[in-house]
Amino acid sequence: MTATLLVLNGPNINMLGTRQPELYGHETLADVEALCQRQGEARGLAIDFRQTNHEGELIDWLHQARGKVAGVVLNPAAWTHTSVAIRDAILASELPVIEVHISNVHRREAFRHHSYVSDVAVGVICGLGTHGYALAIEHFAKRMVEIA
Ligand code: CA2
Repeated sequence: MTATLLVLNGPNINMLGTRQPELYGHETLADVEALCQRQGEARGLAIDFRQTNHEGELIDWLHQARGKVAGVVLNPAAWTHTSVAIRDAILASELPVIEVHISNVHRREAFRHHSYVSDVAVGVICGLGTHGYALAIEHFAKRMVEIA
């Protein structure tokens, strides 16, 4: 059976490609989804790609994914820096999570330097643009081969 990875995106990421290209590039959210689907196909993984502007919805998706997907690629966007609830939902899901940020949050405002997610994640990729999503999917594929 084909394993599934959940790719979850937090608030305002639906606006990708409309402004701040110096931070986030020119790609739209649809482009990022296409990139993830291509990477999933190349690695033999099904990709379930989603974005929400509602914190509770992201939490529900993490709960529902428990025991159903092989891993989660998560760009929590601004909730990275604010949400104990998302951190708790990651722990409740008992799923391996890779935190991805398009921009290098450590080169930005001090409030973006802290993440409630990083220390409960398998790893963090930031500052590599949307390629970070492809790298996270690649890592999960490699890890699954290693533990199979
Ligand atoms: O670099 C990232 O991927 C972030 O998660 C993006 C978040 C930001 O709050 C994090 O600190 C870092 C913001 C996403 C908003 O994206 C927009 C893109 C274009 C136009 C407006 C918003």
